Amino acid sequence: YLPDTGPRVRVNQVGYLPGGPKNATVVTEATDPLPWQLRSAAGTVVASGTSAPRGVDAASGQNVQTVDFSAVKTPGTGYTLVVDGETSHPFDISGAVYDRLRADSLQFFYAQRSGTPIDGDLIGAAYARPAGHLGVAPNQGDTDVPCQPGVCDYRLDVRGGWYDAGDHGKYVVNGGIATYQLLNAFERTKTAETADGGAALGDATLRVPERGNQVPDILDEARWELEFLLRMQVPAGQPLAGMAHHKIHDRAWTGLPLAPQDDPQPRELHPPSTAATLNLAAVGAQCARLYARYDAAFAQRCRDAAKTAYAAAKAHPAIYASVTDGTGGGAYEDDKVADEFYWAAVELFLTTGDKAYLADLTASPLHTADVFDAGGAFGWQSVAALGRLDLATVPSTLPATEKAKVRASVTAAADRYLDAARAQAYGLPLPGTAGAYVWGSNSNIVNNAVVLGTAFDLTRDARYRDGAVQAADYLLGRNALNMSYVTGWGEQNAHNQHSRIFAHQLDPALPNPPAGSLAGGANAGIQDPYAAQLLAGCAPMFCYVDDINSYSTNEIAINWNSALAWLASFLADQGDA
Ligand code: 9MR
Repeated sequence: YLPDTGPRVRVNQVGYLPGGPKNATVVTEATDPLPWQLRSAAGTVVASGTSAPRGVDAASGQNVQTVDFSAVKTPGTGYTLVVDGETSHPFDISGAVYDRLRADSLQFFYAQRSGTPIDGDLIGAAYARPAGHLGVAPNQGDTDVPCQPGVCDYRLDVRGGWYDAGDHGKYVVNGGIATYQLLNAFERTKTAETADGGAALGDATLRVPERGNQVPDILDEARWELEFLLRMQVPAGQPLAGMAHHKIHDRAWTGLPLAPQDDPQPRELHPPSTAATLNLAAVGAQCARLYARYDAAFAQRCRDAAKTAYAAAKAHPAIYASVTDGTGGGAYEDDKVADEFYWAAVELFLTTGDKAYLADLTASPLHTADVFDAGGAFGWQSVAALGRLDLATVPSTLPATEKAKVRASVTAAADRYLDAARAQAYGLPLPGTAGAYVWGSNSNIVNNAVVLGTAFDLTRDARYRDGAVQAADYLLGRNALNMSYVTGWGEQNAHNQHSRIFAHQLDPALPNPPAGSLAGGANAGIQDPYAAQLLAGCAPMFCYVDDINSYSTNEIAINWNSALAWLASFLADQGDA
């Protein structure tokens, strides 16, 4: 199966920043350099040159050449690139390319909210729906949820939060990284001199019910999840008090489509885990420092919960979520929690300045380890990098020599991601091997771009910013499939992602995912039956299909959109570069 991939000239179908890198990839039989022309919307040739042969690209199996037209800096709309008799999709050169993506990618979270009606006046009538999982029939939760048999004998009100992805589950570890990335995108605007997004991430920048409440909307959105995460903590007086339940979801898997308010399945709390508890500690600590000036009482609740969680995790350091606990919801298994311990200690140190947390983080073997995986990326299961990035950027009493080492580790990782990007004919910061194209590969690419963006914030070295731009180019169309993985962005974009809510492909009365929703991306493991039969034998970058059935290549997820939101916010700030 080889899909029609349109014109053989692959560009960022949305656009390029005037001062940024401008690269394209051409699929061709030719092995000698080819002439290229950049044309204005009116058809005038505004620049020309010759392409660079790259041979056969490992990730796609295609013979390709690359075009670099970075020298063109004149803003305009409707440019096309013509090479080898083929005309690319049109694109802009504009400093505003990423401005709306910053808001769209964050708007996704409102559409994923659980336990509240979704207001069509805010995000479009097609997205309006009643509150889900508030115990109104046929729903059975989430206001009074029992544990799985034998796990506990209390019930918890765990309403709210975001639905994780295309399912109706709510998972503390994935909520943790997603919340971290939203909070970090906000905190960056306060700490990075290279950010000019303070206003762009302020109040009334998102279409959320809380707009106009004098609190930056991104914090309002993150709080929706934080309140849920706090509810997942085991109450005082109970066994394992202070720990966090790993997850809450349906007893059995449900089919598609299924609106949240129509889900009849019993909801169940799964056992507490050390990983979930440390996620609560880490984001609780972030919450405590970032909300203090907006809501002191909430910040204090977060601080208390974070400290309690951290102590509970130390008392129960090896309670692991099992890979076999995957009925009715994802497993989110994790039996290595040294990284969660490190991340939580960092966040608590940054918030409290307490020497005990500093001692814990410096004693961690991960403190001096390379926490940035050159072959993959950080993610929900591998979170030491989250702590490292914050230790490098958030003002603290960390001794200067230590801080220099921490920062050097970030730029060293960024250097490796630049090497990886240079080796790719499609320019993305990911190695070309099948092993790099895993479930949610798009989030790995974006997370590596987050490291690049942070390295730019730390150094102002434009090479790092350019690497981050190239990751966005890949997402928005410069790839083997010639498609944008962000709904509503680019000529040819993913819009049939796996979702029980936005299941337009199955029921035309339902909407597609909202603009700004990121698809999981190419997954060489093709781990769902639909992709497995359709894509068997695929080259890594081709292991993707924009079909609602393919949950292992084409799901929406909060941890992917949080990465996109961070990157879009960073890039929007570079518009004048
Ligand atoms: O993102 C998760 C990925 O890293 C795992 O390989 C995969 C299989 O365990 O699960 C992914 O997470 C899914 C979760 O288990 C259930 N909700 C949807 C998530 C995104 O596909």
